[in-house]
Amino acid sequence: MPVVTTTYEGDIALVSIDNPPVNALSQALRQGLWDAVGALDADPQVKAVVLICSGRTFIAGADVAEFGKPPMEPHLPDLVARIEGAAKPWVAAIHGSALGGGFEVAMGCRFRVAVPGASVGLPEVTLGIVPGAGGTVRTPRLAGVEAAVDLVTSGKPIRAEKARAAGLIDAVVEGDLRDGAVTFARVALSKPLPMPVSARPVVAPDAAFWAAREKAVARTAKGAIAPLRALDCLRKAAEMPFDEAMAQERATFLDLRGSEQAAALRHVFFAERAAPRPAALRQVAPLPLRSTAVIGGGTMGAGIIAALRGAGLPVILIERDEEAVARGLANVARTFDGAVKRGKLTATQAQALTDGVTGTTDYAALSDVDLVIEAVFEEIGVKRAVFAELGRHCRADAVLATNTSYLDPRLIAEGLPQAARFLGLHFFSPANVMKLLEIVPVPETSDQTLATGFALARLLGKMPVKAGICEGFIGNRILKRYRMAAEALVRRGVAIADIDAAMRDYGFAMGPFEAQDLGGLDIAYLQREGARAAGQAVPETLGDILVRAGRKGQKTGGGWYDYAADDRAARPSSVVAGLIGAWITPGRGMERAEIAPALIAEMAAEGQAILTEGIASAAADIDLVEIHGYGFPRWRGGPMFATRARE
Ligand code: T1G
Repeated sequence: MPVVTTTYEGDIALVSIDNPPVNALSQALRQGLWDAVGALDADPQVKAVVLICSGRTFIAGADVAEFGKPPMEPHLPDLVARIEGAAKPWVAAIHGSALGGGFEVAMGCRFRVAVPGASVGLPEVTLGIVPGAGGTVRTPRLAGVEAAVDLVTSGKPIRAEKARAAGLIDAVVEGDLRDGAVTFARVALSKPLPMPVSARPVVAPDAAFWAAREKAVARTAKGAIAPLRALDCLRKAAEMPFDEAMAQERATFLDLRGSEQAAALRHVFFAERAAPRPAALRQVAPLPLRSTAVIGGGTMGAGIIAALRGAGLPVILIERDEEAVARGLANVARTFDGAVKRGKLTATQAQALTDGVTGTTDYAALSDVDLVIEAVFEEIGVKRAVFAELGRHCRADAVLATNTSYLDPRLIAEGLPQAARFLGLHFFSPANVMKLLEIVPVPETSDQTLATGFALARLLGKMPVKAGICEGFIGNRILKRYRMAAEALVRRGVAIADIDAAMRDYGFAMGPFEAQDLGGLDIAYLQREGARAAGQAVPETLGDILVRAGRKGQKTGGGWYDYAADDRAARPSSVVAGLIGAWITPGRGMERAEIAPALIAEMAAEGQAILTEGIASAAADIDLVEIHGYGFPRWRGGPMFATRARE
């Protein structure tokens, strides 16, 4: 099958693209479109052209897999110019997404129509590059500079309805797209044609506009360079003639395409598409997920319930007594109320979400649920008692999952009948917000149960990563190593504040000590104490000394730092200096620039051990865990990518 075919509906030609999975602009597709322009220009029967795609989407952009290879003719900017300069007007008929080069092709067309729910966008900055075929130059000419800055520097696609309001598309067509686009073309032919986008004027904003936008973009980019370079292209697009601005954009595009950040973001792009669909499970159908239950309505349970409700699933909440049921339901309601306050939900939506949760103390209510997630206190005896009840009351094929951070899921599952349906699911707090979900099978877990865990992640919009069993699984095991390594630097005399600042400079929102102060030092402390009580040799940490002195973090007014009342600003603490002074043996100092590489190397070394032991299936999975669960800067690609041997 050719990737581009032409059919006719009277005097309207339909150019159809069929290049699965997402109609990416491969060389064959570019050539096919190039030839179509020539053929249709030469055909006197044809008055207008509708460009339409088969499959799940309009053109989703350049082929990301071709990025590392030498570019081949026809180049995309030339193709877009050729469509724009065609003798007949082209109408882009958009369903699914018109992204990157796909939207640039659409902007080369004289008109753009889309089905409701379709989206358009220029996600290039999320790949560490800028649009390479006129995206920064045509968007301001089409929809004004403000709308262009929002679209290009965020990289976020917008829905057809919003795109219509912004002037990015001409019409939203209800019903059949092909028929709607042909009708649109006929009506358009009866009126004077608008100018091609490249010939339209653009109103250049003043210097104050650019200064304000630069500040805002730098703040959200957090070290990523592409959004700022894109903003610079947009400014040139507003201030320079079309051709000059195109040349500037192209130069920036080629410069960034070879950059380290772009390589890292491409790595994350493919990792994020591979992790949710492990090859071993491709042929395994997940079990249906229609009804769910959560055991425990504390912080974690309530967050998990909110996530399940957000995906439209009904939830039964089980707690041990009526009072706890009421508290749990209140916790869930509070989560939705928060979303209402932030303008993310209407009060009616929040009420509907809350109404979908039924609280009870009676396990008999679980006789027909498809999935149960246990999120009770991290104590093996408590958890086992829950699973004994679940074993008695749930269907034999219901998936039974434990949410645990540190306990061994094998011990929790011990004695459970039909352990093939058992699974560990490690959610991150707040569970309705954090994207990461570690999926931890036990030896008995069936492929179908595992596939259902991945299907659940998709339903919840989470990034699932399969993890084997060890203390802390993937993420918390690396976190522990990272914190120990940071403490080791303190012990050799590096200032706490310097370590945090170095990690912030690297791209984390917080350094390791600030993060502990925010989350509380006591959880890890109690866990170490538990291990010590169980006879394990756990060395004394500086964190232990602080907790014993009552310094558990911000909640107690101090941890690694001091905090004034009503102020989250961390101040270096002379009390801490006194408490840990005896443990510090100043050795060779450390340059500020050496700190982050040293700590990232420790994370990667732990990652390598995790990989060697088979706890993680791929280095890229470890990178995803760090990016989606621990604030690792996405544009660095994760610890494994950032420290890989360069070829
Ligand atoms: N290139 C190559 N492969 C791609 C691809 C692309 N652009 N987009 C998706 N795939 C593969 C993906 O790896 C997966 O493969 C399969 O398609 C389905 O993807 C000049 C420089 C369109 C919203 O960033 O956002 O244009 O795993 O699971 O959920 O300025 O794909 O099956 O083997 O994501 O239905 C800009 C990225 C490029 C679009 C569909 N474009 N894609 O979502 O499917 S830069 C993008 C998406 C550019 C110009 C520049 C989504 C989607 P496999 P999927 P989906």
